[in-house]
Amino acid sequence: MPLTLFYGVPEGCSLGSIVALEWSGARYNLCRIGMPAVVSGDDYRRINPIGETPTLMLPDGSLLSESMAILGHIAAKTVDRGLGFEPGSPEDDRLKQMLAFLNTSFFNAFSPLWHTIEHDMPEPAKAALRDYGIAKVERAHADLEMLLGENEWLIGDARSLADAYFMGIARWNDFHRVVDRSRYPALDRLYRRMLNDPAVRFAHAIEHDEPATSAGGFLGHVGLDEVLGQMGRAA
Ligand SMILES: N[C@@H](CCC(=O)N[C@@H](CS)C(=O)NCC(=O)O)C(=O)O
Repeated sequence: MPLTLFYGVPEGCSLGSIVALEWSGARYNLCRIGMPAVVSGDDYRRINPIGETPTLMLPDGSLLSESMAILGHIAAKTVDRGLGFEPGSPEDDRLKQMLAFLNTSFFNAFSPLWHTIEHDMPEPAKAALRDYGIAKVERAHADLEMLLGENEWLIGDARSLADAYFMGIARWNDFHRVVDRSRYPALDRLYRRMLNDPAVRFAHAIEHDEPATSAGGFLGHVGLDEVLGQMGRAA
């Protein structure tokens, strides 16, 4: 059985996992999950009990959630392709360190801004929360710019799964219109370079329900009902 990735729209951080699957060469299906309605519904909670995307269904039918675990799994399966590294090697340490920064500091910087959009609240509270979010996003961009330094990629001298995951989050800045990315030249260069990556183009097209050209591993979409039906028959 091929892998199945449950990805969230619109604007899901799962974009990084789609890019990672494209780069991995694995055969995989995609299952599109609307947020917030479908992702928080009882059906999807059979896939992911906490109602979040992404989730990856493995060939044996087991379910793996959390971007860090999914990207770690893809890395472990693709050491021969240079996406993953020997556990405990300096490259593996750098990848884990950068992914951890992105999954905590960079991701969470946007949380106050999402909250102002997704929840009703009095205008003064909304403005205060937005100011707080803007400060956090500015700080996260400045930190990432400093970590990038003169480098072209987030780790090492070639693209990595950290760059893939970065893209799913960095584009939130365009949605919330927070920072002028050109003030962070290294980060801006990375973002623009990644926008032209065929796997990122593919993932954006998938999210927008447009014709999408895969590197070859994408087998097609499956419906949530279909997956749940197969799980029921297998039980
Ligand atoms: N810690 C999780 C966070 C996943 C997460 O927050 N996913 C969001 C989309 S980026 C989601 O599914 N939100 C549910 C909703 O919007 O209702 C991970 O890193 O995978």
